[in-house]
Amino acid sequence: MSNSVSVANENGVAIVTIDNPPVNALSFHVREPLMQALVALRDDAEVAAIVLACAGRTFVAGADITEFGKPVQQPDLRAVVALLETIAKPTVAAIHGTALGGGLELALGCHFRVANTGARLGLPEVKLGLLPGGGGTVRLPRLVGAVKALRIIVSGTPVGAQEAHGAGLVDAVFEGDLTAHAVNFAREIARKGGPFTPVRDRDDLLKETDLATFDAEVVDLARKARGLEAPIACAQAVRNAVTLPFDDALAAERALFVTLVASDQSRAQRHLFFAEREAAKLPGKDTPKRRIGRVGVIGAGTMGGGIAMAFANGGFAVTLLETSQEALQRGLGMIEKNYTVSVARGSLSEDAKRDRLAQFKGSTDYADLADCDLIIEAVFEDMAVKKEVFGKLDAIARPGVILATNTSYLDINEIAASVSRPQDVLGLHFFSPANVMKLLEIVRAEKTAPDALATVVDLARRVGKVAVVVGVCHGFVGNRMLAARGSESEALLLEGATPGQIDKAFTDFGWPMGPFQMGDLAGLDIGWRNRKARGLTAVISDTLCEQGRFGQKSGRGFYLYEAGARAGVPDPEVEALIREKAAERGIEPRAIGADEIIERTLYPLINEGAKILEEKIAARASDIDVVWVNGYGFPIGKGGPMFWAGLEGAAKIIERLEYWHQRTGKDVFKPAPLLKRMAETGSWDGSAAA
Ligand code: T1G
Repeated sequence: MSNSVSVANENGVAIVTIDNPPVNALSFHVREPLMQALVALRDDAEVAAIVLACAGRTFVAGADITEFGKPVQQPDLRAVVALLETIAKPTVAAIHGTALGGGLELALGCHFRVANTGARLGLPEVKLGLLPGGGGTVRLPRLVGAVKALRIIVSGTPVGAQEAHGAGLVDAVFEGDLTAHAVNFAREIARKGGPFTPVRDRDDLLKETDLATFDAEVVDLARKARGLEAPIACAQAVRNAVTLPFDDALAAERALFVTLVASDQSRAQRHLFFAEREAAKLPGKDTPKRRIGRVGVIGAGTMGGGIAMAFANGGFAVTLLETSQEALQRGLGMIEKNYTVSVARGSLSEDAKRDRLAQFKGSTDYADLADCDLIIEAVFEDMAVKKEVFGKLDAIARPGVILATNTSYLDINEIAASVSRPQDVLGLHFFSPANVMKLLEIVRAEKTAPDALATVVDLARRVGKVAVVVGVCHGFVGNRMLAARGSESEALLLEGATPGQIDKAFTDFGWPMGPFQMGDLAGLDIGWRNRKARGLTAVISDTLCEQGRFGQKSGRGFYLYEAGARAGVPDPEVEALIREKAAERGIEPRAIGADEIIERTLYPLINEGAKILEEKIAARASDIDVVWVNGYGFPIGKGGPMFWAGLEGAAKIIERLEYWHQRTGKDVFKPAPLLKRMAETGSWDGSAAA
């Protein structure tokens, strides 16, 4: 046998064990020996049943994603599953950890599946811009019904063992020694005798499918797909399982898979899968980490409360500090209200809510932070206020405690220089709402110690955040590029584009919302305050704020919000204001198309990303993609701004930037040298063409 597949025999029950760390991906060096083992066991009269299990922390987590885009080495997954279904003796998949993608499809080739209580089973291919390409779209509906299969496949969200058992995907759930239970299960099944029907021949559930209900669900999914092709293909493949003979449906699945795997969208989403994992890697193997028990959060406002919840949700004890009892109670009240909403929505149990609230201690006395191992301040965005807070922390925190600031813009090197322990200071820039948004920009200051950095990168993973390590500059990576993206927004308004046209160009591109919808949602006063602090102006936004039009929270911003409405409607007063300000500047309005809107917003975004790479504020172009997809909703089907630059063509971007630079003289359009090198080499790291 090979190192990746071994076979044991327990009194006539064969145990085939896959061992391909870290997640037992179905690489070619697994598939080949697996196929050989199954053929031998199929023909071995001494073997009454076969158990398929995995070593390590999980059952097969899928096909080997690194093999995509390369020539397929036979046997492929479909051939292994087809072989499994030629075996007349009972076959049992023993699932622990996660059976995902090709892993679940392999298990569907078995007659039976058993799982331990903590196991999760899913088909997440849609998150890679794919569909299950190993028969999952044709076999899963035969076990759980077409509508349930549609939801599992299009959401890509795994289901737990108990839910899988209830749905008919799993035949038994065990505590304790899964392999032993699986062997006993297989032996008992063999004793009772067959025949054992392979999944491909089970059509009863399919006959119950109400296609009208199914199709209605697909219409809703298509609306949410926002231009992504994979969810639609998944739905089509599941529908084929209902309407076509098995082999025809399988062939149709393959055709859809081959198209998707070569698509830009899937390449973009696979890029993001690896980019997120790469972003969490620091130079220097296995840097020691500091122990983090209790976390202190200073400021119980929107950000502080959200940050405190993020850590409580991750199982940490939290001390929340405010300047007064009234402010503290308001903050704790908001946290309790948020958990109550989650319970009402069914995403949190009452017990879990109680346990999380028990994690909190409130105080107005800095001395109560003395037992914290990490302290994060989320106070008013003002350097003097931040320095005052850090001065107090310097006085009370134990040596080795990590002192973090949640600032969005301010110079963390200056904050670090104000305390006696700059090596313990760094930035933890959360995105609002901090208990929901995945992105965490971890800001490495000049003197931040490597172990402090390694500690918070590991901590980010433990609280379910996607961490990107960035350097110190105004706005770090995300907000600095956001400023570049937004620098022309008002110019476009004054030249004739309406807020609705600009926002539509963005949503047609795939963004969840456009810049004016986002400004109204976040509150226009935030940008207004930042501009005033830096002596900058934006005539339309400033005027709206002076009129008290802060956006959704005041019922009026760029749009009008009827009482409580989330979606705004165009406001003739705003459009009149824009025309008035344009006229004052002698600007003759003209029709502006979506292409120009994208060129003048997203090309400067990419250009600023190139400058950030040149300045080493971000270590990798893919880190910038991770920031923008997880912090700002950049469409995953385009892979992030820097990946999309490759699809769009750096030469075209440069040509258009130079056009607008020549026409406006604005620096934001002056192509960065690295963007020009990207056009020559095809890659952001300046190496040979990718
Ligand atoms: N292929 C190759 N490498 C993989 C991999 C995979 N499927 N899954 C994980 N890795 C690597 C990952 O890059 C990292 O590498 C290491 O394993 C640990 O991963 C035909 C077409 C299983 C829940 O989409 O969701 O099957 O950074 O850090 O947090 O229909 O990995 O250490 O060098 O994520 O414990 C479908 C993807 C594939 C599941 C574990 N399957 N993986 O999470 O560890 S397509 C998936 C995950 C498919 C078939 C189709 C997670 C995990 P490195 P990790 P984790």
